[in-house]
Amino acid sequence: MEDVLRIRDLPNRVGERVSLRAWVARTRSSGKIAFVVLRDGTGYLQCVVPKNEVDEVVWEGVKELTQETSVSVTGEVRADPRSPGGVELGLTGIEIIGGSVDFPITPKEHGTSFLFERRHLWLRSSRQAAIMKVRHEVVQAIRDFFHERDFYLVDTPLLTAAIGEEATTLFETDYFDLGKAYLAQTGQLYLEAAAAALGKVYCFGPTFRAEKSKTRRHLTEFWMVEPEVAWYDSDANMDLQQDFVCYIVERCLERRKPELETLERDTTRLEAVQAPFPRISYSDAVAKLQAEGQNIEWGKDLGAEDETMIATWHDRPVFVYNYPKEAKAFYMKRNPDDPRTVLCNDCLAPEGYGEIIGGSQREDDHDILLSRIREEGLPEDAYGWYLDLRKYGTFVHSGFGLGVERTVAWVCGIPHVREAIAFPRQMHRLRP
Ligand code: NSS
Repeated sequence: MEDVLRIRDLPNRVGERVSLRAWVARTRSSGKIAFVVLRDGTGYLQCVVPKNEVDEVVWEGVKELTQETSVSVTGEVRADPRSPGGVELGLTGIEIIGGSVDFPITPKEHGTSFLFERRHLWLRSSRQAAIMKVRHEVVQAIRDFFHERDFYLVDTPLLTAAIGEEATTLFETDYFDLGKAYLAQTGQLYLEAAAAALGKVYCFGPTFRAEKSKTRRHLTEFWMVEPEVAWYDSDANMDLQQDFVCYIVERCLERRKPELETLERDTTRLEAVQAPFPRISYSDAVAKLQAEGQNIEWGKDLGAEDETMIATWHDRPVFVYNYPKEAKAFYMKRNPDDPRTVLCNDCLAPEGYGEIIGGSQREDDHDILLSRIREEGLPEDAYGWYLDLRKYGTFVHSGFGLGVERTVAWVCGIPHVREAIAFPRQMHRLRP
């Protein structure tokens, strides 16, 4: 069976008579000639309708068209260098498939909440579709990167019994006779088990955090990719992150130029994303921030403002490494050279996009890990299996998590992560 014809295919059909189905983006008419711009998700197509060259029913039909009506059109494909795809359609026939009365999203300005309440329709706009295509590219680049480097994909559970990151942002639900289950905040702990089995692994899926904040960087449901590598230390972990981020950005520059253009992205900023990325220790960063007048004390996690300031020191992503252990999760390896800190890093994107990656070398000493679990007041019985990994052939290992929406927002140059996913979930947003 021949596949459905799409607008993208038309440059190969110049001179042919074709039929295709699409939606009406806009129309304009001078009384003698009408123009109908169609869209189908693969592109935009201008149809030309001269009144005295088409049947009267066709002319009358075209005059009635409204935004987002679905139609089937017939006509001749003609080369037209001024058109977006290099072709236009000399329209000779039209059939209306589904009418569209008063489509709510018009070319005029709309408020943000108006648009998000109509997200299911807003996705059809050229900007939103461009963001979705960049997201698709980022996701495909992620899969390709790990596949090309012989990582195994391991799918980790979304219903879990143990806290993965922090107790304050857990979504919980009743789980039959077994008490509470939590929606996964990370797949990491399971992935560590898989790394001992398979060496180089990654998981990629949605994760959940009951974030009560309404920042530009937080969703309650977001996608995270997490690799975990046996025998990598923290330095090797940063090398991998650097290659990974460069790969994603390069891929988008290579394959998504038209979409980045639609988004009016300054791509010179993305072209600067080249290895090596600068690396600065947490302690040095804090000293430098203090010297620049930031109100930050050693021991506290960096705030969004601190991250933005650090990012302005460089034209490419930057690693901040070895944070105080109080500021980070229980599973990170104690730094042998300074036990107040752990072997970890954040990767901060330029242009104020903040942290896109959090990673660390994992605590591989059974007794130290157990004491950290106790210090944090975590339920020991839920971590028995995790401690087993340190009891049966413990191993140096490291990994990280990259947030897809933050990465997409940065690549696209859009201010807020909520536009970087089709149907965002936030504290005050569950519909559509
Ligand atoms: O909490 S992280 O810093 N780290 C982890 O979850 C580790 N378990 C990853 C690992 O080592 N395997 O989150 C990682 C990234 C972070 O840098 C952000 O890019 C993203 O996940 N992230 C978020 N994106 C959107 N919304 C929210 N709420 C959010 N939280 C983290």
